[in-house]
Amino acid sequence: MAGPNVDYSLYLVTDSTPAILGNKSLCHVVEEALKGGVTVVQYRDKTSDTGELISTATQLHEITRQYKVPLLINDRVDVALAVGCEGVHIGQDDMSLPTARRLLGPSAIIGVTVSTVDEALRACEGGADYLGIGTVYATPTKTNTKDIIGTAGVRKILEAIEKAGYQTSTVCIGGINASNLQRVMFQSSATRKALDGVALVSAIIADPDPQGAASSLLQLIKRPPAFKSFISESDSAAVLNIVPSVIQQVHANKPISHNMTNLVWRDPQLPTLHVVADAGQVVQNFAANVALAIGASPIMANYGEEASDLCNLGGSLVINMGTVDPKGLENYLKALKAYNRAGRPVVFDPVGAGATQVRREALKTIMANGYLDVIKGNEAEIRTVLGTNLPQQRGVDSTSTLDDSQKAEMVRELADREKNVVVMTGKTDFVSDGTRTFAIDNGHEYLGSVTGTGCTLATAISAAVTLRHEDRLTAVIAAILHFEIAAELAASRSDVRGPGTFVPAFLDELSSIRQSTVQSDLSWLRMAK
Ligand code: 3NM
Ligand code: MG
Repeated sequence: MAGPNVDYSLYLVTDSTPAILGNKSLCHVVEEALKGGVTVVQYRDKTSDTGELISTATQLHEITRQYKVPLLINDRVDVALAVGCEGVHIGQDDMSLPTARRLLGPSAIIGVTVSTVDEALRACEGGADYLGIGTVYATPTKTNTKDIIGTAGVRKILEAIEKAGYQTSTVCIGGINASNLQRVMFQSSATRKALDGVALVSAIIADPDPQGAASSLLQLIKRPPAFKSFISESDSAAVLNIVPSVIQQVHANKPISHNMTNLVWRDPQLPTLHVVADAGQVVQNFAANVALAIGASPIMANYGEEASDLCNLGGSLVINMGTVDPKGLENYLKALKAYNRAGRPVVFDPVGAGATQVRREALKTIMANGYLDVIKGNEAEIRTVLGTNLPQQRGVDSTSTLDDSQKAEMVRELADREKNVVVMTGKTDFVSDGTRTFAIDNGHEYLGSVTGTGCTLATAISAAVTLRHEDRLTAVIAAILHFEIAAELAASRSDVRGPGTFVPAFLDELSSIRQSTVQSDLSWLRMAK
């Protein structure tokens, strides 16, 4: 049970406060959780007197021993010694690691809470058996935590441990539950060092059925997430070669694209006539026509309850963050969950993300509640998305315009952090999967002067990703090229005199574009530096 043989996959931290435990008995809840498959128990009680701590810990130890699961005591080395349990968990302000080790001996399990690279390396160096890395997400269970570090912060720590060559086990903690667990484990992973498990409190203790909760959490840990198998490593030349056939594939297969979007949204940071996403009323018709022209089968459905049925049709989901009232947000989250669970692709358009406090909050909520295969936005939007989950905003002010290499780096950094594909649209578009970053110079200014092109591009992307989920980067690039080369061809036609005549010509070109046209235009695509 001790040392390197501990299984850290599902690490339960107890809480005896009524808000979380309710009026249940702690021993009963812990035993239920053990039946469900919890692999480590930490008794954490910040209020009881020493006598009571020892008495409860003794009872808990009798139970955990039956399940051959280690019992650790939070903070109190004396209680662990009195009870004779397997070890302790210490925070940065508790007894020091060397002192705890000296008192408990070499075979005790000692874990340390860390939230920075420095703390982590020090604990590894000092011989901690495992690290509790956090706080991942803000949680009502513990509000006096030091830092919310997100999955990006966890990953930074794992990368540092990997680089230093330590074998120390790791779990993360803070706001972990069934709906984010797989994604947190996946997005936190360094190249060769992944988390060994997750530590959590309320997801088990506050659940009316702790056994059921533990057993479904354990299943989620053991099973690789549906999106994981879709990360591939094809090289950039291959990307270019495949593009034309992706466009053909979309035409031939009519992939379903489930679109959630409705309201007109004008980004106040852009010129007033530049509508960045719009599928309301008149425009819905245009958006659906564009989708049909490229070969996709659009479904416009904003009610989240429908998503669990719609995702079974084998298509993908597009969330255009048009509506951010609580009802709209709830619909997005339901759909996101359904598509994530089914392993179907999700394309996210963070419409006007930085423009209002409500939109910034909505963005955070969406990002914290699901995996987004593709994030597509303009410069301001992508910048806002990159700013969320980071301890601090980046050092760029919102009025500065970035040069191409900064934009390329920004999409690369975001895609690397989210382990997905990120698109920044603009005169030059930038696309990255975190490893390979492309710049695309195609397109025409008319695309910016008619409504609905932004959300329709997201639809086009989703159609291609549906058919090439295993190679999302190629799919995204193909969709953008299809869209933008068609716009160029339309704009250059002699019968097109402005945005009005552009629209029908664009529809024609989208539907008639074929492999040969795209191939001859591929010189536009280049690797970004
Ligand atoms: N330690 P829940 S967060 C006990 O960040 C604890 O070190 C944390 O509770 C840290 O799983 C936390 O209910 C509470 O979010 C985690
Ligand atoms: Mg402590």
